Amino acid sequence: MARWVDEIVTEERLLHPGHAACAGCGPAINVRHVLDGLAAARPDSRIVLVIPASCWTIIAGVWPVNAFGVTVHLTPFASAAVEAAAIKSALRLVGRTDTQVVVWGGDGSTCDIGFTGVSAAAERNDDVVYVLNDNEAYMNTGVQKSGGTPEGAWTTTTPAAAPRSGQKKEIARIMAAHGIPYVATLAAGSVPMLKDFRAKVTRAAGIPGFRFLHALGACPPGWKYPTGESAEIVRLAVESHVFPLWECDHGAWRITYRPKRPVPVRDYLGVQGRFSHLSREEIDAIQAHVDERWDALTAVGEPDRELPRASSR
Ligand SMILES: Cc1ncc(C[n+]2csc(CCOP(=O)(O)OP(=O)(O)O)c2C)c(N)n1
Ligand SMILES: [Mg+2]
Repeated sequence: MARWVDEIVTEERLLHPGHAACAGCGPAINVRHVLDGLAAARPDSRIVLVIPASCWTIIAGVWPVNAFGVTVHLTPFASAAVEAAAIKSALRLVGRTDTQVVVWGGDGSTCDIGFTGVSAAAERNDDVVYVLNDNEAYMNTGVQKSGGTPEGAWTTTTPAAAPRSGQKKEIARIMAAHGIPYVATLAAGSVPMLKDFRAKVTRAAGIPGFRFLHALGACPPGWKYPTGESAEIVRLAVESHVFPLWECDHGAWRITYRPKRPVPVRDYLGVQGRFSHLSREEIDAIQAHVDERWDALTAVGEPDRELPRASSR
């Protein structure tokens, strides 16, 4: 373990220090590990990063400034996935087969506004790594509710008096249902979770076709907690079964991190101001929904209860 940690601490960082993200930005941790992981898995490759409108169009910077050590291409929401596929095809036509084209798209972009493009690219099995940068709301424009916002959360469009009703869209399972080669969920909440994260990025780098990675990143201003708590909050999301870690590799489902004793969902909700208005009954209802989703997921992920494999390419 120690050697593995040494390696990732000393590696080149493709998100440079001094970028414009908020203090404590969880997605900043995630994007660094996605890019460094893809580069480490294929050292001779180049990376092109495609970013639809989001916090990251600001954080990446305005030319000639670039917060990343890779080429960045900014796009509208709806065209991110298809522009990534087009970049990959164009590079192939000029003989550059070694480029990894990566989308870094927010939850608003991926679950809602750009979803048609994401679904179509998955259906075509376009050769890109699509990473959902999930901070659970439209953060760049001031915390509006998205399809990725969880049940009960405050946002500026779902105020405390009428918080988010209904549940978070299960986008990673929707993407797995497309029959794409690889889908995985990622969280950098602890060293074992980070190891799982990096193993999945490495796996994604080695597979051709449409790969979908769903990375949960905590957002201090949007989720309302102190900036030093981002990793701990994501850890609690995983340990409470709110955000299960799993993968679907060519149709084979696997839970990749199984909490030994799940923490109550109230422990996860209780450290975030966006849930501070919830009553005990509302928290109990959320716990029941989390349990239902975990049971449904593990029914698919347990080897002895595995459903017939989805057809995949
Ligand atoms: C079609 C369209 N509608 C609205 C906007 C305004 N807009 C820019 S960034 C953004 C928020 C995107 O949210 P998300 O995809 O979750 O990324 P985040 O900002 O949270 O990183 C919005 C609504 C836009 N650029 N284009
Ligand atoms: Mg967002």
